[in-house]
Amino acid sequence: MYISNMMCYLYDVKVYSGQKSENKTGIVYYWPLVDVAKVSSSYTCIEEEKYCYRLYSHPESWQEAQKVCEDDGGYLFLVNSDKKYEIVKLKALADGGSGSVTYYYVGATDEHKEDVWNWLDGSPVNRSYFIPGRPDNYQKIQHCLSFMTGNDVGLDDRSCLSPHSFFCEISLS
Ligand SMILES: [Ca+2]
Repeated sequence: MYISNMMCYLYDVKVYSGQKSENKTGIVYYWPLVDVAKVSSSYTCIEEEKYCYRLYSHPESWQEAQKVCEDDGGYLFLVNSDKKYEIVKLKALADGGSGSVTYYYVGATDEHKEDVWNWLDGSPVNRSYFIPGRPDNYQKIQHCLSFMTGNDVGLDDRSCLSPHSFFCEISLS
């Protein structure tokens, strides 16, 4: 199992109330649900959809970025709906500008199985969100997901060690 420093559980482990999880890959990652009153004001919350998000503009490796999100009570952002795709797109374009190539880590990896891309909650990554020609596993070392801006805008697979800005998400109770 790749995600050795994250809290991972086999799918048949009991999921306790107050936590959220899915089991589609056989391995799930789950996290506490947070009261909106306890979420840092640096996050934007969409209460009716039970999550908050923010951009961190200091570059980190994928795993370090995930740790930063965990310290906030969350995890790297899941681009698991068209609405969330638009959110990350608007924020990334406003941050990096449409002309320059900039990457932002989000919460998916194919480290457990090459070219099987699932979000941290086990749900599959919508392949139509990738930029053309990706994921390509360039040099066979690209196992972490980013949102890319530049000539193309969308998801791109990156080396997990490249330092990039990132988006965090917190699940609301
Ligand atoms: Ca890969």
